[in-house]
Amino acid sequence: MVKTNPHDHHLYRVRIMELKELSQAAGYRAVGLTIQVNKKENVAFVVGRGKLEEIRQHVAENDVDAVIFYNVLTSKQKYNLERTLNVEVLDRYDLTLKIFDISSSDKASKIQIRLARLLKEIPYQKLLASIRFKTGREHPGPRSLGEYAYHETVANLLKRKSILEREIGKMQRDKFIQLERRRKTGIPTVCITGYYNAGKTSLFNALTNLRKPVGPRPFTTLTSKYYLLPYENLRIFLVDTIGFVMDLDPRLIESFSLTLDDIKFSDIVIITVDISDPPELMFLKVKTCLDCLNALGIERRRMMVVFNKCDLIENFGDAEPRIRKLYPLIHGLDYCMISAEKRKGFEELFKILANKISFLHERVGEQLQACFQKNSQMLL
Ligand SMILES: Nc1nc2c(ncn2[C@@H]2O[C@H](COP(=O)(O)OP(=O)(O)O)[C@@H](O)[C@H]2O)c(=O)[nH]1
Ligand SMILES: [Mg+2]
Repeated sequence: MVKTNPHDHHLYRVRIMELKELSQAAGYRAVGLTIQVNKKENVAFVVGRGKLEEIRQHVAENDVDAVIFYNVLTSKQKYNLERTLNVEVLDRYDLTLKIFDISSSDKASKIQIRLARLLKEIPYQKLLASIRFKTGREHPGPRSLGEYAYHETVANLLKRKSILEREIGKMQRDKFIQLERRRKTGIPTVCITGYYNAGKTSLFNALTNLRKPVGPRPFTTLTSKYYLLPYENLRIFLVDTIGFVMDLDPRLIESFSLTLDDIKFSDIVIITVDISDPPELMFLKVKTCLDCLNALGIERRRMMVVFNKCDLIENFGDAEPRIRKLYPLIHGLDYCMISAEKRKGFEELFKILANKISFLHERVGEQLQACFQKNSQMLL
């Protein structure tokens, strides 16, 4: 990691530990970890020359298979690093996609992952093509190809990109038809969002009595799942979705539009928070969720916070001071405490939901209607 923010005194540690966790989820075992503090990222290598040499030696001595950077690398940085280190070079973006790939099996997820890969692969291949053009000779590198192959590759990738986009567009239209069908029933939709591992799927399972896979591996949920739920006299469509992760690249958000539409067009969005996390980490995670939801255009009045895993803190009295630290972020939002695993706190959760629904439902319906009209015009 190259740390450039001088005001960040300890959150970078949380971030790099998370990167380590994600690497493990992708099947790597971390053998070393290094942070460079610098005013700016080095344009050519992200790290400075001295640090690069240090990493190169470590790679050679420890028989390392891959070097994973927290910073999102430019094509040029990636190219230079791969040539210097002679091993696989990944950044946070690549790593996230890798985990997505391991955990997803359905068509919609696979297509979205492929598009996300392409969005990064295209500039990289363009760079290779231009290097080849300028030097007029082949560079021996991990991805060497012949001269024409480079240009052909770029053209092919662009073609594949437009095919994927068209396919996603088609799926999106089908999705809008489903959303519209649900909307016409007049039953509101409640979406469970939150950071990965917060317990979204556990909550979904507890409320629906289903057994969707849960687990400590991030992103076990890639495609949203809907379930029509009667809870006493409240009827809702409950949706379980993908988890958020820190500093998501906007390109990733762009490629996962199909999945994120489920959040966007829900009437109520539950933000699930693991209350057993250290307060600083919890703050960062909640901020990440709110940033993502803001980017999706979800208004605060549609949000509520559910603090999960209350069984893990000693007593409920310990919860309030923890929650108070989050006030700058969650002021004005309704919240409650639950334990998805011990099935506790659901009455309060549904009381808040019922209350919110009585205020909100109509407006999201209108938004969806507008979107649906736009899309049916596209169909014509
Ligand atoms: N102790 C405790 N653990 C929980 C609770 N809810 C979820 N977990 C655990 O947290 C981990 C992540 O849960 P999961 O539902 O897959 O999280 P998701 O990524 O948000 O869908 C799993 O190992 C669950 O067993 C809870 O209420 N209490
Ligand atoms: Mg899940």
